[in-house]
Parts: sequence; structure tokens; C-alpha cells
Amino acid sequence: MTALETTPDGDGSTTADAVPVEVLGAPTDNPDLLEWVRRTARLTTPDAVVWCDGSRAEHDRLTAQMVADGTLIALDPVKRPGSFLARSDPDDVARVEHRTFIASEHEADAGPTNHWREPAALRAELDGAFAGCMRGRTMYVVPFSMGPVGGPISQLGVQLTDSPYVVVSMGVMTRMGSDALAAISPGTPFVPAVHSVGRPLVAADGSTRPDVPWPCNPLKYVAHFPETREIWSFGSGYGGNALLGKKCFALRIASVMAREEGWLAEHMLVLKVTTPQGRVHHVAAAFPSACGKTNLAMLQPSLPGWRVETIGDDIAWMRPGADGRLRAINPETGFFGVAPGTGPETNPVAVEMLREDVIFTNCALTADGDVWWEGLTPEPPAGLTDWRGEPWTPASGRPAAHPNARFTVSAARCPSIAAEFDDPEGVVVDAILFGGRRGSNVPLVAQALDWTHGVFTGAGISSEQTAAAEGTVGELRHDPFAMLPFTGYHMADYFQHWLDLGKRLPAAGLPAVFSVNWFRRGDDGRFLWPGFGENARVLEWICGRLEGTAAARFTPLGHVPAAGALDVAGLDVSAEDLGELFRVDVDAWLGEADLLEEYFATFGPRLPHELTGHLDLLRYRLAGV
Ligand code: TSX
Ligand code: MN
Repeated sequence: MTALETTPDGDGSTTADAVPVEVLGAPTDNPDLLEWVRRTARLTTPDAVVWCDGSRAEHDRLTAQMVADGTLIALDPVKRPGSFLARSDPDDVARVEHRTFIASEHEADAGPTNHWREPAALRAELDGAFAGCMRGRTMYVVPFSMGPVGGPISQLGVQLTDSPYVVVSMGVMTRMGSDALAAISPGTPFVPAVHSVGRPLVAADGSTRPDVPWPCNPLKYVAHFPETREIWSFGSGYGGNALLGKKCFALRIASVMAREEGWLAEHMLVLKVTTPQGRVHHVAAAFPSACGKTNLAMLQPSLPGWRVETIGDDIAWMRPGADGRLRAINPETGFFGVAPGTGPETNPVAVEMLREDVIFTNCALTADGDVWWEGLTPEPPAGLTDWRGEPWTPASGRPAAHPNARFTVSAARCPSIAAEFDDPEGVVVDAILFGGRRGSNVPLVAQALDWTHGVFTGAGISSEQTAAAEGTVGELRHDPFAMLPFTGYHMADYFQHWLDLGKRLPAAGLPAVFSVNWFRRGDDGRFLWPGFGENARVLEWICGRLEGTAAARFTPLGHVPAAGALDVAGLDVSAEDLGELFRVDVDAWLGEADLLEEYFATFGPRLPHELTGHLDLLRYRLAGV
């Protein structure tokens, strides 16, 4: 560790101005990087600056330090080797959308779905919040690559953070350390991301206070400057607020880069599907939260001979290759997944993946030093400690794990990870799926008529609220492309970018687009489709469509499986239920079209006319039924 050699001078500021010792001995000679690190250190005044190398030794040192200071609890080395539990502050348990800002020069460029701030005014506010915010702490310099280092679809970033939990998590979630730093040679663009938990240990008057297991600040900012491609995050140590390579960089900033440069940064899982004949298809899929994206990403097919392997569970960067086909990478190297609901029935692959080398956050602790969450086993073990550190029994009347409790684990631990996961060139995307949690109306699967209709389908994604989310249970929420909280610019321009990309690329090479819905219910409230591993039957039909062999029937919503074309052999799904899974209720869909028209209107005059055109086409087709 390289301690700062600056002398604290009474008021807690430093006398570093003359000699930039913060960066003496730094393992880079990139002047822009050095200057930015120096500038941030002068603003935040940490006690020390540490350049992270991403080594195992560094990981071990930091986790040991966090165990010693109470941030991490080491789990039982036999039951859960190499694993830790962190308990967050109860007020720092999720992304803070109301404090997430897009500071574009023009308000109109952020659009109606983002919180816009005037860049200069936000900078001034952030300067106030960050001034001296790392006093008494270490500032870590965390170089990272999203995607394989040097790959044609990859991007570089550097996060400055005063949280060792964030450093270790970034080491799991990104290609972090010396290789990324070496790639950031002078003149090479990188996304600068500044993060502080916002709880200095030394006050401006020099008085000190002890640290706490999960430092944070009630005042929070997750700020994006799309024109300068900068990220500033203050006050939270949690997930997407703090692991800035993920939602902030790989979605909000990358979506802006992607529009300018002609590619796509999407909130999608990516699958490699191999048919019994050995043919390989790659599928990308966007779902809003609480639809089981990670479960689909790790699906174990119920159909003999089929194989599904995981490329990613959250983010896909897709770029047209020289052949005009879209190629996707997962820019991450790990999974930051929701623990509750993950069990041997819903996701056996994840259960196996979580056996060792995992950082758990806000799970319950068992009496024998293991973790537990709702859905891991039918019955909770006796003697649990809940996510707040309180004794817990089923009679406590609240969940033992926080509903947003998480695991952070390397993709290398995933039993279903595909060999192509590390391919810098990415995989050719054959199909794109748009899903949602819909109890009615939306069929199990339908193929869009063409790319533009597919964009209309993506723009129309909606999901019913579950108990885990805020809002009334059952209420319909639109979440176009599952990107509502993640598009770093005007959503209508985003739709236009998707349409433009389709026009630019050879039509024959474009991915086929499908809508899927595992959650349709019968009149009696039963789920009509068994879901989980049986979704392989839907993937089978989709692959059949790609190969030109699966039969389809035209409906106003697109093509659905023809009678007998969806393999339901051995399934306990009645003919009536199967009919209901694909029934198009004309009146209900005319109502959906009205709702969608209202929703589209919220995007204002920038909404592409192709989308309103498709509303009319939908109504026209419905009238013809
Ligand atoms: O993840 C889910 N998937 C995708 C799996 C590859 N879930 C869980 C969503 C919450 C995060 C599902 N829930 C799926 C699904 O396909 N389907 C359902 C609904 C459902 C729940 C239970 C049963 C059937 C359907 N079965 C029994 O209750 C026996
Ligand atoms: Mn996500």
C-alpha cells in the first residue's frame, strides 16, 4: 500500500498542491489518469491512495481487513468456503432511482423518464458533497475492463472508491486490475467513475469518529454526465449505486456511447442453446425485474438432448460485425443476483454456483455459519440471525433475508457458463426475446413480424407488480426494453436508434424477435405454464423458427406455434390451458393498445412514427379477427 506522503494541515486539507505525491510510484504513466486521480484525491482528501492490481493477494488482504473491522462475516470454511456475509445499513438496500441523475447539457436529451440536472449545478453540488469525504479513509484506484481486455466490443473504466467492499465486488464483477490498467495507455479513452460512501472518519475540524460496518450517507447521488462520459456516486455502498461498472457504465453511459457509435448496450441475458442435432443458436432476452432473468440464464432444459449454457444474466453489449450480424458480449465477469427465490427447484445451477467464493449481502446467517434466504429450503433452519443481525424465527413476521438480498460470485463458478463467455468477438445473436410478468393477454410466445414490429414489441414491455416491488400488486408497469431506469438519454431516441440499426443492417442477418410470457394465469388464478426447465420447449420452438422448421399460426400479435408445433409431450398442461396460453382476446387487446398509446404519448414528439404506426397496424389486425 502506498500511503500518501502529504502532511495534514490542521483543517484536514492537504499540502499536496506543490508535489503530487498521490501519484508518485503509480503503476501507470497515463497523464490524464494521473491528473484525474490527483484532482480527485485533492477534492476528497483520503489518508492514502492504493492502486489495485486485481490479484488474489489483494482480494485476500482486503477481505481479511473487512472481517477484522466487522464489514464482513467469514462464513464456515467447510459449509461455504471462501465466502462472506455483509450486512448493509438498513437504509442502503437498493438502487436509488429518485437520486439517479442524467446531467446532459440539454434537459430534452435526458427525456421524460430520467431525472435531469443541469451539469454545472450538479457539479457544484457534487463538489460540496465530495469535499473531504474520504478523510481518514483509503482511496482505491480500481482499473477495469467491461468485456475482455482489448476486445473489439469492450470498454475501459477506472473507479475511485473509498469502499473495500466495492473493490472486492468490482474484482468479481469486472476484469479488474493490472491488465486493465496496462490497457489504459496514454490517449486511450476510459470512463472515470468516482465513488464515495460519504462518511469521512475525520471531520473538517480534525475530530475523529469510529467506522461502522456499512458506512453510507443519507444524502445520495448517482450522477451521470453523458457528454463527458463521467460517473459520480455518493452516499451508498450498495449494488448498482456503488459497483459503477454495472448499471452506471455498462447501461446508462454505454447506451449513450452505443447510440453515437452504432451499437447496443442492453439489459439482457444471453444464452447459448445447442439442439440435439448439435446446432447452436444464441438468444438475448430482456425482462423487467422479478421475472427470473438469472433463472432463465441458467436454465436446465427438461427436453432430452438440449443444452443451454450461460453467457450472461444481466447486460449484453451488441455490435454489428463485419458480416453485418449482431455480436454480443457479456461485459461483466460475475453475477450480482437476488438470493431470495433462488433454490434447488427454481435454479439448481445457481445453488451449485454459490457453494464457494461468494460474497452474500443481506442474507440471513445460520447458527452454524452458513447463509439462508427465503426459497433456499422449504423450511428455515432453526437459530437464524436475520439480515439486520437480529435473532429470527418464523414467528418474527418479517423475512429473514432482505427481499433484495444478493450474491456476488464469479462467472467462473457457474456450472453452465459457456466457453464463448470469454470470446472478445462475442457470439452472433440469432434471436432476441422480450418478456414480462403478465397474468393475462400476453401469449406464452409470439414471433414479431419483422424488426420494426420487434422494436414495437420491446417498447411495449410491461410487467405486473409483485410484492417485492413498490406499487400496488397486480398494477401494470410499462418498462420498455426493460431499460426504463437504465437508458442514459431520451427513451424516444433510444427507440429510434433500435429502428435505425435495423435499417442499417442486412435484413437477413437481423435477429428474429419474440415476445414471451411465463406468467399467464387461468380464470382460477393458476399459472398455465410450468415454466423453469420446461421453458426449453419454448426455446425449442424458437430454434425451430430460426431453422425454418417450426410451424406457426398468424395472430394479430405475431406468429405463435401452430397446433402441435409446441412440444408439450409429458407435460401436465391440458388442451384447454394450452389454448388459453395463446388466446388473443380482441377486446382486451384493444384496451392494451389504448394503454400503450397513452404510454407512448408520454415520450412526446420525439417518438418514432413507426411505433404509433404499429399501434394502428395492431388495431387493424385485431379488427380482422
Ligand atoms: O424464474 C422463473 N421462470 C423462468 C425460469 C427459467 N420464475 C420465477 C420468477 C420469480 C423471480 C417463474 N415463476 C417461472 C419461470 O418460468 N414461472 C413462474 C410461475 C410458476 C411458479 C410455480 C410453478 C409454475 C409456474 N409451479 C408450481 O407451483 C408447482
Ligand atoms: Mn438487471
